[in-house]
Amino acid sequence: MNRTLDLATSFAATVARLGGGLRVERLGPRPALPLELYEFEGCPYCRKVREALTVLDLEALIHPCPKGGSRFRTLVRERGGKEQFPYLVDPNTGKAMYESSEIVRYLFAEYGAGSVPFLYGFAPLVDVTAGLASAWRLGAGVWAEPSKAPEQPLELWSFEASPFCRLVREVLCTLELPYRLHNVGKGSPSREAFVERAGKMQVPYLADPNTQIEMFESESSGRRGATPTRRATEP
Ligand SMILES: N[C@@H](CCC(=O)N[C@@H](CS)C(=O)NCC(=O)O)C(=O)O
Repeated sequence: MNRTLDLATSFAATVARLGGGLRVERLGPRPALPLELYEFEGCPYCRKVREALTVLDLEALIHPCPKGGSRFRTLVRERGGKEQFPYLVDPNTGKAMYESSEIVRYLFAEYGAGSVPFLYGFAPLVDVTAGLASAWRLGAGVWAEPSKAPEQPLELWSFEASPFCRLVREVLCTLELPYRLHNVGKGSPSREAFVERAGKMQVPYLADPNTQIEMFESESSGRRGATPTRRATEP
């Protein structure tokens, strides 16, 4: 897909979801450890959960499980009994679960104000609009491509509704690259620390601890041969 079409359809996906996953809402207790999510970007049910992570300003270790992939899918089968996504593991409470609606309810109960806001909780609306969002991207972020496994997970600063961030998450997913997802939706208390690190408020921002490369710009992050900056190592 060319860049203009990529951006237009990624934006259409955000519009289809009525802007879900843009802004932080009322927060509850903060988890000590990041959550772990097994998912794939083109899956509408997984989007519901990623939106909740943004709204609740939660960090997660993302294990991409695209169709045809082998890096993390077997873990889900071994642990939960079947290959179905999303699959959430919360090391803070020992809970592990399938079913997007149940996961969303759990997240708002545990780390939000308790009840699930309409945009994320009214199942018929959420399922149809999340399905449309995936449809707009024409199968991007669904199928695995061959890749080299990194030694350490990458890090991505992002929020679900950003059409630019989606393009990067799709590539991370397709290549089965695990990453720590730092959500910095509008109103996020995590934005201050991010700006201190990156120098300005702009996402996506990708950091690769394997190469010390850090970069803004979705087009560069998703491409081989990009022009990133190398993070100065501590003396
Ligand atoms: N009711 C489930 C449906 C989940 C579901 O059907 N997920 C699909 C992906 S969109 C899946 O896991 N397919 C199996 C596969 O990809 O191998 C939920 O809401 O989480």
